[in-house]
Amino acid sequence: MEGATVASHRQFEIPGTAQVVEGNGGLPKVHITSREAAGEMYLQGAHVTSWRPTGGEEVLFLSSQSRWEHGHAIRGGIPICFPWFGGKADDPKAPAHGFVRTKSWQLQSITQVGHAVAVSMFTESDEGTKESWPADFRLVHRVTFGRELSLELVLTNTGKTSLRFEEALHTYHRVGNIEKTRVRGLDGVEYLDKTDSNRKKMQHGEIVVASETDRVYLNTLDEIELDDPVLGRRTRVTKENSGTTVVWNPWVQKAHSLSDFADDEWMRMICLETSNVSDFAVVLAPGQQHTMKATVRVADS
Ligand code: TA6
Repeated sequence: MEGATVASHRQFEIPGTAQVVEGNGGLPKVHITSREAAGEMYLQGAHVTSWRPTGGEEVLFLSSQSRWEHGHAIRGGIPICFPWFGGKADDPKAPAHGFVRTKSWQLQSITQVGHAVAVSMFTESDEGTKESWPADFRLVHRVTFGRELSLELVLTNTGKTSLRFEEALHTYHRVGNIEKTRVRGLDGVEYLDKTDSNRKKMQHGEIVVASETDRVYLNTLDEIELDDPVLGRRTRVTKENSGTTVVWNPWVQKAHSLSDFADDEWMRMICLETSNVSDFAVVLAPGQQHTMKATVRVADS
C-alpha cells in the first residue's frame, strides 16, 4: 500500500522544491527544499519531522529510536494530538493523544508561497474513528515551511451534532542542553502539574527544567521564548485560538521507560505544545470550523 501511496501523490510535486518520497520505514513523506527552508512532513499523522531555515540548524528534535511503522506514533517532530489529549477519560484502552497521529492522511495540496512552501494534508471521520469517537469531522493540517514555520490545524464539524475536542501541536524542540535552557513567557500563569496529581500551581519567573516536567499552562495566549545558549539561539512561538500551553521533558526515569526514546535524549529536547486541552477543550457546532495556529521563529541569541 505505501508504494502506491507515494505514486498516487506525485501529482502534487513541485519540481526541485517539493517531492513525495518514501521515508523511514517506507512511510511516504513530502521532502521540501525551498530558498527559505528545508523540511519534511509524513503522511502518517500529517507529521512534521524536520524544519531547518536556510543558513540555520535543525529546529526539531527527532529520536534516534523512533519507530517508523504504519500505525505507530513517530517520536519527535510535531505529532498532532486529537480529539483527546493524554488518556481518554472514559476509555483507558483508547490510544494516548487520540488517533490522528497514527492515521494515514491524504495530501490536499503543495503550493509555493513566495520563497516558502505550504503543504496541506487532511483526514476525515470513518468507521475506524467512529469506534472510539462517534463524530463527523474533517481535519486539515496546513504547514508553511519558510523563514518561519507556520502550522494551522483546521477542524470542520461535518456532522449534525456539536462535538467537543482537545487538540495539541506536540512540538519537540531540539536543544543543546536542557539544564542550560530557559523558557520565558509563562510567568504568573497557573498550571496543572501532571507529575503531582494535576495539582494547580503558579509559575514564577522563567521555566528552568531540573526534573521530570509535565505541565499544562492554563488560559494563556502569550508568546513563549525558548532560550538556548548552547546552540546559540532563541526560538519564539506565537499562537492563535489556543488557550493552553503544555511543557514537557521526561528527564531520566521516564526517558528510560520509553521504548522509542534513547536513555540520554531527555538532555536534548523540550516539548512546547500549542494546545486546547483540559478545561480549554473546544465545543464546535455543526457546520462550524475552528483553526488553531502556531508560528515558530528562530533568532540568534
Ligand atoms: O505532552 C506531554 C505528555 O502528555 C506527557 O504526559 C507524555 O506522556 C508525553 O505527552 C508523551 O506522550 P506519548 O503518548 O507520545 O508517549
